[in-house]
Amino acid sequence: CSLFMFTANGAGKRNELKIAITPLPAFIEAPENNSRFTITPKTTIYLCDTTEGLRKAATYFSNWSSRSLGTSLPLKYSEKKINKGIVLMTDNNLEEEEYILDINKKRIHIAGGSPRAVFYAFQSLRQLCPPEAEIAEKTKKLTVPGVYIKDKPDFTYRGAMLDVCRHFFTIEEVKQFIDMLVLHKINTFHWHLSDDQGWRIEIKKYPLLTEIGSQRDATIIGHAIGSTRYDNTPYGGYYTQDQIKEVVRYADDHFITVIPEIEMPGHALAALASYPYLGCEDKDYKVCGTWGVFDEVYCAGKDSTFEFMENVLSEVIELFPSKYIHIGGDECPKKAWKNCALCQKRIKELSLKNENELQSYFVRRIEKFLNTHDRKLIGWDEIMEGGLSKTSTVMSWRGTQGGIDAAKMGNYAIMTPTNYCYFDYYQSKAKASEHLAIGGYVPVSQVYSLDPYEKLNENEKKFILGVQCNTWTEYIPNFNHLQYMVLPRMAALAEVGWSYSRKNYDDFLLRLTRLTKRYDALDYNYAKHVFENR
Ligand code: TNX
Repeated sequence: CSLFMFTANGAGKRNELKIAITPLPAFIEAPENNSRFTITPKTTIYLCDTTEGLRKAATYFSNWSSRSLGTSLPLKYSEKKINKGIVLMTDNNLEEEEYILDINKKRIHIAGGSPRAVFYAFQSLRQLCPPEAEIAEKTKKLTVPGVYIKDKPDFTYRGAMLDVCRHFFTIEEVKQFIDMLVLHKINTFHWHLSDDQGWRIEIKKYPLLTEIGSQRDATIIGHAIGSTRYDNTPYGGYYTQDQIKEVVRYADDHFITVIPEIEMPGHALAALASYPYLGCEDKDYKVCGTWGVFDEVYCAGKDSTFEFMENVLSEVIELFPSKYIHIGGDECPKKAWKNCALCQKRIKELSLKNENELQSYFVRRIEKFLNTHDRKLIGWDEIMEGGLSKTSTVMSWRGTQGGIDAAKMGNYAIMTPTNYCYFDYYQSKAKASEHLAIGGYVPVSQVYSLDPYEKLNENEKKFILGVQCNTWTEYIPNFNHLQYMVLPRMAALAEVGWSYSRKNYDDFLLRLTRLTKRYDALDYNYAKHVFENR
């Protein structure tokens, strides 16, 4: 049969055939003969091997399709080449996240460089199914167009951070957040678990962290447009270790890595309120009920601070299998250290020049600990101040300069600059009709325009692992509002991470129209006017 190829500009045609996948695949070819494959409750998924990973990927799709088919698809192992049903295989010739999705009227063939890649093929297959397929038991069969897709991401790190400290989200909501990442082929969930306004993870050795540190006195209420009011009822919440394990398992079932963040040495008030000895001053600390940057930070002069940190991180490491652990490192005022005899003593003893170098010492000491446990350290770009260790990875948030500098020094970096990646910022200029936000202006088009490689030469580019969006939740009190802030900007970020080399905003907008039908079917709340009538 004769084939024609879709280029990035062929979206109109694709929409006709309902081939509109976001993020945009690397290569799509569809036969002119309009062939189709129909998935019914009887369609078998054939697995070429019995590995756990492949079973996981297949189980995902089997369960997903049961939403519309009413029953999950049967799975069968078969070493023989089969020419019917949905046939899965892993192929060493493909890269780890690379897959082939080949559909004709007889069968669907999926090959992946790993089970993870097979899972991404299923995400593309999912997007070839009609959006209504997301709704429980509405259709009894799923018809998908014949197509050949060969696809892989441009960046290996595609992340989304959620701040559960400023506002708390239940594990059910966290799982729903993970579902949103899955749809967009984002592979890393960065979980911001401690901050001034709340400590959210149970640490068995330090029960007061959650007993005291997870609750604050003042909570913002009435997030109706334009209003911020405080009442004085306690606000808080935390995750037990069992709940954390449940989320990590859920993420793993969806091929998502969870990177936990335990903030240090700044943003420490919830911990200091629980264990005041961790601070420089002997005083009563309070879990914060307002937003900002606070002078009360962990004391860098006491060994007991490090002992605490190492004990906390030991439990964290047990819960999170990710190779990276995020230690925060941002916005640590140095006033307390300047006035602290123990911090000054440490500076003298180690012949450090100033408090920035003391922070660098703090971070390196923690890094050593993580490394002895076979983990790597990530921190916000302030970890560069006072000297960056050779082996740590930088998350560049204050613009891209931190990431650029890191890459030039041969450190890995992840780009997450405020003016492209902050989903707590306004996404529309019509502020009066928006939920009250922290400020800023990051419309979908701005997210899409991020160039993580800007100002870097070929060699330096190798150190940019990828991109991440950050959703800080000072002004995001509930999950519905969170979805509104995140969608559809997450689709734009995902496309920067997956389809960087073939980005085309107009083409993206055409596909977004179809993706938002899926959001509708999934009952996701998203910002509509930000791309309609643009
Ligand atoms: C800066 S980004 C912060 C957060 C705030 C955010 C608000 C970063 C590493 N620190 O503590 O929530 O701004 O946009």
